[in-house]
Amino acid sequence: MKSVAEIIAGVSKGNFLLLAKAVSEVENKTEGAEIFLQSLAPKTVPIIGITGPPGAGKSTLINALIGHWINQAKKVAVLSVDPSSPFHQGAILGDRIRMKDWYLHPNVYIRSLAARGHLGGMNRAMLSLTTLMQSVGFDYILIETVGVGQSEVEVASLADTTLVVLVPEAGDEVQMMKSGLMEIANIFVVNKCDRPNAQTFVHHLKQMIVENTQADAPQVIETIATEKEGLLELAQAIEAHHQGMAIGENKKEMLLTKVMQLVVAQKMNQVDMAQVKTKLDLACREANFNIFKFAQQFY
Ligand SMILES: Nc1nc2c(ncn2[C@@H]2O[C@H](COP(=O)(O)OP(=O)(O)OP(=O)(O)O)[C@@H](O)[C@H]2O)c(=O)[nH]1
Ligand SMILES: [Mg+2]
Repeated sequence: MKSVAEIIAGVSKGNFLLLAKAVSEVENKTEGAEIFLQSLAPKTVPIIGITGPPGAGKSTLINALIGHWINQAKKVAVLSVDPSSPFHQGAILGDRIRMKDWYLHPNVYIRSLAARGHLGGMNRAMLSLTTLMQSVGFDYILIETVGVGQSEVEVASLADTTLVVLVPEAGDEVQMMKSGLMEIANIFVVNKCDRPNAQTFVHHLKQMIVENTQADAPQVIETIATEKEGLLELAQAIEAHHQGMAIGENKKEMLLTKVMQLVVAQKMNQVDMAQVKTKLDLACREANFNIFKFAQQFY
């Protein structure tokens, strides 16, 4: 693998070739990837997770946020998770169109990752890749995931700030919030506020927040991503949240979660699943099969 210094030199000139290679090697866990990861010296760079239902305008918002930060001469990395379900075919193509302003910009690196190849290891890969981005000169790291499953909750455990993007007239989304989005949102973005009934939705959302959260109630920001309206407020809310985070206990909690994820992933690697299965096939037929006794041989 290339050295971190070489990658940094490339990124500073807007040449992402070595970075892209490193990303692939980390994703594929090639030999040397672990040692490479251990050689990283990440800076305190905000990791911002953006999740929400399909078509809510996540990519359009990211496109606008990138513009906001590029105007401040910042470097931005975007990692978008492709759920690889038939339902979302074309999501990546859509992203390419939505973020077209930035695909060739020397201060912007955009990479799509297939969730399918990771089988529950998405978090491990994301943790590696975000740490890589934090180490090679980016000022903001954005992760886009479509909120249709476990992935958004997983990503929230990695992001310093999690944005949940909703749209007005979204009865379903209110249901979704009941099933977990409320807990992970640091900032709610109500996008497509050019739609009728936007104010009613915002009002309902705020009411739900008051009813469901105690301390640290998430902010609600109204945007029209296509018009770049509300973007300044959103960027300020992200900044404010990240600053609060830097000194808070939450940060330590989050690091603990990440360390435990790494430990669990490492321990899992040490167990040969095929062997467990073979032994289990035999053992489970025994009349006195006890799962605790059985599992112990693999501890
Ligand atoms: N009217 C209106 N349309 C918007 C707004 N923001 C985004 N859109 C449109 O909504 C559609 C979906 O936007 P995307 O940014 O691709 O949404 P997404 O959440 O990234 O979608 P997936 O990645 O497929 O889940 C596009 O046609 C956008 O132009 C907005 O504020 N108002
Ligand atoms: Mg998108």
